[in-house]
Amino acid sequence: MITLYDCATAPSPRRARILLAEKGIRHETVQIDLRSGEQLGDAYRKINPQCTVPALRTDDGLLLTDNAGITAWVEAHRPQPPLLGVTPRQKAEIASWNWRIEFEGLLAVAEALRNGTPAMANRALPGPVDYPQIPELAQRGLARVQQFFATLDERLAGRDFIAADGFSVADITAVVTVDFARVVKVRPGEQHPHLQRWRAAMALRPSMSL
Ligand SMILES: N[C@@H](CCC(=O)N[C@@H](CS)C(=O)NCC(=O)O)C(=O)O
Repeated sequence: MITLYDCATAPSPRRARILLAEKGIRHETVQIDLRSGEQLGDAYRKINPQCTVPALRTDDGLLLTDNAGITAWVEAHRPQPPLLGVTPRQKAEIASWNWRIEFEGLLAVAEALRNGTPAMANRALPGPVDYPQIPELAQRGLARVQQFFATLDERLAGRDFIAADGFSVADITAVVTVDFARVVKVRPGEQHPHLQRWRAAMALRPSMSL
C-alpha cells in the first residue's frame, strides 16, 4: 500500500494529495500534526529526517521526501494522464512554470508568513534547524506575493491552463499557492480577472476540494 504522510492544513502536502487524486492512485494517509511539532519528534524524524511533509512511501518501500521526488515517481508509475507534458516543448514549459510558481509564489507566501507570525518565532524555515525570523523578509515576501499574482494574471490572459495548453502540475502548484496566500491576506481581486476565471474553472475538478 502507498502511504502519504500528510498534514490537512499545510500547502505542500496538498500538492501531493491533488496529484494522487488526479492520477487516481489509491493510498492511505497518515496525518502529521505540524502545529504540535510532531514533524520534529523522533518517530517522524526516523521516517523523514528533513522533518517536512509531504513524504510518500511507495508500495515497494521507497521513501520519497519531497514534492519533486513524489511528482517524478507518480508520473513514471502512472503515466496517464500525463501531468508533466509529453513533447519536449511541453515538458520544458511545464517544468519552467512549475519552478516559477514555486519560487516566486509559494516560497514568497512562506517567506511572508514564517517571518511575520509570532507563533513561528525561530521557525522561519521548515526543517530540522531553527532559524530566527527577519521581519523585513515578511514585508518583502508580501510584496513578492502581490507581484506574483500580477504575473499569474498576465500569464492566464487568453489561456485556460498555466502551461502547454492542458492541465498539468503547474496548475496544481498554482492553485495551492493562490489559496495558501490567504494566510497573508492576499486574494485574487477584480484586478486579476484572468486569475479569477482560471481559479473558478479549476474548482470544477474534484481534486481541488482536497
Ligand atoms: N520541499 C518540500 C517542502 C515541504 C515543506 O516545506 N513542508 C512544510 C509544510 S507546507 C513543512 O513540512 N513544515 C514543517 C515545519 O514548518 O516545521 C516539498 O515541497 O515537498
